Amino acid sequence: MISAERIPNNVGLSGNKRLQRALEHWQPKYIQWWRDMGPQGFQDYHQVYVRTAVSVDPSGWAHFEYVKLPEYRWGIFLADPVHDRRIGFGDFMGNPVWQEVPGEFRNQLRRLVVTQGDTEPASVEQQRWLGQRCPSLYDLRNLFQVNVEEGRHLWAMVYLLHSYFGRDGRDEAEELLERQSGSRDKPRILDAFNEPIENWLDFFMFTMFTDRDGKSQLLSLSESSLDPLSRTTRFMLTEEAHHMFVGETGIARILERTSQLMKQAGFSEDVRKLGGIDMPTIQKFINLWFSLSLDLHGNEVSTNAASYFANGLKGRAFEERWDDHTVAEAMYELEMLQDGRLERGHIPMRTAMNEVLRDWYVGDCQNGVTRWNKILERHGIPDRLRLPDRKFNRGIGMFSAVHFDPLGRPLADAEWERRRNEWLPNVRDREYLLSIQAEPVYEPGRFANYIAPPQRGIKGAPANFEYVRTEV
Ligand code: BYC
Repeated sequence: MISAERIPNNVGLSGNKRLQRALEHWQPKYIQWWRDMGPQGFQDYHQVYVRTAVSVDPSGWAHFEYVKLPEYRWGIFLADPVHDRRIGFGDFMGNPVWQEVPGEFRNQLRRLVVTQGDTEPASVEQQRWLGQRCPSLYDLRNLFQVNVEEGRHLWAMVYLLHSYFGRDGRDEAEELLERQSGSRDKPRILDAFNEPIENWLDFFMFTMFTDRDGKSQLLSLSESSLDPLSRTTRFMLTEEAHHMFVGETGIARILERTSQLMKQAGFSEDVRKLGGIDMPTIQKFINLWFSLSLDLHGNEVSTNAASYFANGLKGRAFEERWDDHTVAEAMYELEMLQDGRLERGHIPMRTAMNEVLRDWYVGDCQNGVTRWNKILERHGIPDRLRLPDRKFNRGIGMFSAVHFDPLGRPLADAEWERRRNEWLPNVRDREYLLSIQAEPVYEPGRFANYIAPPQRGIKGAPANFEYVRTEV
């Protein structure tokens, strides 16, 4: 029997028999999935100092305690309603927002909710072995914080499926636990979520770049005319911020340590000899995860995106900052690949909505990279990190038809094959990273040699706090 008390919520769960019944079937399967596919080796004997959302006000969602991971209280929260909220864009602009799913948009909305929901458990699956290679207890705790919150984001989407999509929604909720990251038969829906995350450089780049796609997509879904979708995603954004913090500061701490080691080595590039992570390797992982995450924004020209916008299902990030919210006539200028040639072109802006969101995303990523470069500058290191051109290494969209180098220059296939190992992580890079991460660091206050300690700990606790403890 499901206990509504064990599930913190502000959706009236204890009085909602229909939702309780649906969750009664789903929750045991979720827990089984968490045990099978969640953090390996950290299910029964470890207690983790994590925050649990217990309400939507700032004090409520920052409630910290030690918990065993399978006993985490995954909750269901909607951000507070906005009084008299109106549709803010598209063909229905100005009408009251919807509290139920209109029949004509049911399939499209379900597809958006399922796609969003599918990424959440996928990321937990991708990261499930990392605990065995962690650089410190502080990092281990951050990994698990991210994992339990991705689990909660799955709950958020399952809540919508159970509450607003009837029988089909319940079936989709089950399938969210059946697809598996990297599986040949039943892979996750979006490509980046089938890629392995086998070391902590992957993890920090993933939380920096792929979680930031989470941010851009959640920002655009939070504009939705379907009010429960808007309110759910608005609350998810508050958690997403911590995930990007983990990624950005994780890389910042690696850069700090790499800079120290470079100085120690007399400014020689070869910090691998000192057990550090060299700059070319860091750049390759930026190239990989940035390009995979660009793909997550979909095709440059997309009738799906146009129709989501027209129907008010998915807006732009910070829709209120734009002047024109119907975008019926506007055109959008972009670089296009036509008959194998690169040229400037114009397309109706509605069909360019994926590209418009990608523009926002690229700018947000660039700000993060600029902050990383300040660390190198402070240490007097001449190297600089950069985002590759958005045509580089694309698997989705028009640029996936041709190869480009990181500066965006077209390359013949043979040239790409010859040089790709210069730009993307190769087997030797991966073997090296696994070799320096082979021994996990579980001692409070100790950090692996390739990463600097954080400037401060979590929730005012020091860096040497016992963030994960073993139950005797
Ligand atoms: N991989 O017209 P298009 C997060 C498919 S991350 C594979 O461009 P659309 C998180 C597409 O499905 C945020 N397939 O599509 C981060 C379509 O298939 P069909 C997740 C792809 O719909 C870290 C076809 O190509 N949220 O939260 O405009 C940790 C035509 O493409 C991909 C969302 O994604 C791809 N990358 O754009 C945890 C929000 N891209 O119809 C969590 C909801 C496209 O031909 N999703 N295709 O079978 C969406 O808004 C849209 O589905 C997309 C795709 C923007 C992803």
